[in-house]
Amino acid sequence: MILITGAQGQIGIDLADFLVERHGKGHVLVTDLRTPENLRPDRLYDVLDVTYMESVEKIIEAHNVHTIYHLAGILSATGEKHPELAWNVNVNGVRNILEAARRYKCRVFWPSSIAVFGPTTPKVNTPQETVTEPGTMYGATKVTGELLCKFHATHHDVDVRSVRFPGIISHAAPPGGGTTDWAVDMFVQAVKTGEYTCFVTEDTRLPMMYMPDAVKSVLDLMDAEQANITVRTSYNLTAFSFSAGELAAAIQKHIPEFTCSYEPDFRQDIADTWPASINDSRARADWDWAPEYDLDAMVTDMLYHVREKVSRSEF
Ligand code: AKB
Repeated sequence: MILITGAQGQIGIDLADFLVERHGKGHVLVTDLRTPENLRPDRLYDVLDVTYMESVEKIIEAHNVHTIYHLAGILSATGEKHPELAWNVNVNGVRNILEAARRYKCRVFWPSSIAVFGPTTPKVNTPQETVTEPGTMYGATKVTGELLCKFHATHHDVDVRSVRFPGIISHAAPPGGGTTDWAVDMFVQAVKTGEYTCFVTEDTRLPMMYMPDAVKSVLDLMDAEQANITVRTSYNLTAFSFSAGELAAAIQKHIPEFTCSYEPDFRQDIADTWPASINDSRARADWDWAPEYDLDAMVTDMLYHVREKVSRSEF
C-alpha cells in the first residue's frame, strides 16, 4: 500500500489523483488529521496525526505500507506565528516517518523547501550545495528534516528522496499559510473581483512552479534508479521565477482591467530572505528533471481552471 500523509493539503490532493490513477484505488491510502467532508468514492481514507509514533506504526503495519509520501507539514507564515507547532509537526513528524520507514522497510518522499536558504545564501541561481542558515522556524525545520533524511539514508539504508520545492501554484486546493500564497490568491481575485492587494512588494521575485510539474517531479524522482540519486538531503528544484508585478502583468494580458496594489506585511520579511532563482542542474543531471510549463503556459491554464471554479462558486 502507498500511504500519503497530509493528503488534504495543496500537493496531496493532486498527487493522490495521479497515484490512484497509476496504481488503482485499493493501493493508495490518503490520510490527514481529519477525514474530508466530501468523501470521494475512489479514495481509501484514514485519520493520521504524524506526531504520534504509535499511530504511524499502527497504520503502516495494518495496511502493509511500502511507500510513504509524507506531505503533512506546517508552511512558513503559519510557522512564524506558531513556531512550536511547526517544530512538532515538521520535525517530529518526519522523524517518526523516517524511523518507521527504517523499521518497516518503506521508501519515502518528503518535500523540503527553498526556505532552507536564508539571508547569507547567494540569492541568484542559488546552488545545490551552499549556505543553509534560514531566518525562519519553518526553514529551520526543513534544514533539520533534510539532515534527518540524509542520516537515515546513509546510516539505515532508508530510500528517502526529497526536493526543495519553490512556491507552488495550483487551482485544485488553495495553499494554506505560505509566503508564496500571493501567487495563487492573485489569480482567484483577478477572476472574482478584478483587483488584488498583494502582501509582498511589486518587485519581490521568487522561484515558482505549476502544480502539474510539481507532481511530475515527485513521480520522476521516485521512479529514478537508486544509483542515480546523489543527493540525500534534498534536490534544488525550480520551473521559473517571477516578481509579483510580472505575474500581475501576465494576468493583465488576459484580463486587461485587472489591477493589483501592494501592501507588504510580515511575509515580506520572509520572502526577502529567500532566493530569487534556483540552480537545479543536479536534479536535471541525476533524474532528467525538466518542467513542462513556462510562465505564460501556466497563466493561461490557471485562468481557465480558476474561471471554471469561480463559475461553479467553488472559489
Ligand atoms: C511557503 O511559502 O511556505 C511554501 C514554501 C516555499 O515552502 N510555499
